[in-house]
Amino acid sequence: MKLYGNSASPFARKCQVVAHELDLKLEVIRTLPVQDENFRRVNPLGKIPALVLDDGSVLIDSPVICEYLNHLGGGKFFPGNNIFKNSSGRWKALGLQALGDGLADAAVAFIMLGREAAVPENYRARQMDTITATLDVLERTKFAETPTIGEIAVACAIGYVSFRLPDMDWRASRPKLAAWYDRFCEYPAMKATVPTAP
Ligand SMILES: N[C@@H](CCC(=O)N[C@@H](CS)C(=O)NCC(=O)O)C(=O)O
Repeated sequence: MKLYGNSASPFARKCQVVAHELDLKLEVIRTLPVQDENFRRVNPLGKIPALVLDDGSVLIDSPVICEYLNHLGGGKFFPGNNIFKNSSGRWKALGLQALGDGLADAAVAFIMLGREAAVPENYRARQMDTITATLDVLERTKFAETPTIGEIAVACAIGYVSFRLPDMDWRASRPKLAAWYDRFCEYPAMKATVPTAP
């Protein structure tokens, strides 16, 4: 299987973490989507990650790709439904994944807008408001002991924030989140996928 991605993308990292944990082999094809119009032949949305299966078919969007890899590798990152409590099981994991992915979306937009010449200042400020509000919610979040796709998404998003916004001292007012994140980064899959310049 081939994964179009790059070494900075928090979304490609989610897929690589799941694959690493499940011992699935992924060939990563380094892609800079904004600079490579040919990539639209793989994903018309022009976004990484995209997974090309051995039969040539393509899966896009990291939640879809991660669920496919989880299924293929017999993983438990997508828990089953829990009819007794919505705050556990599948909906909790998917809800947390949405929060982590939303944090990554805002951080990616904040960085990309910063590279453009004429962006209204309030566009970027709104992304930063999303980043800080989401980190504040995560400080109060109870994470699962056995990681789900939610914990993976959150950790990859925070990894991206730490990498791209090193001067933002998100840890100072969020000691519980910082301690949880540092523990999570000890997983071999996290160590193997530390973000670097793409
Ligand atoms: N919802 C998508 C988001 C993917 C995404 O935004 N990827 C960024 C790179 S980290 C991208 O390809 N941006 C290029 C663009 O938006 O044109 C996912 O979870 O895979």
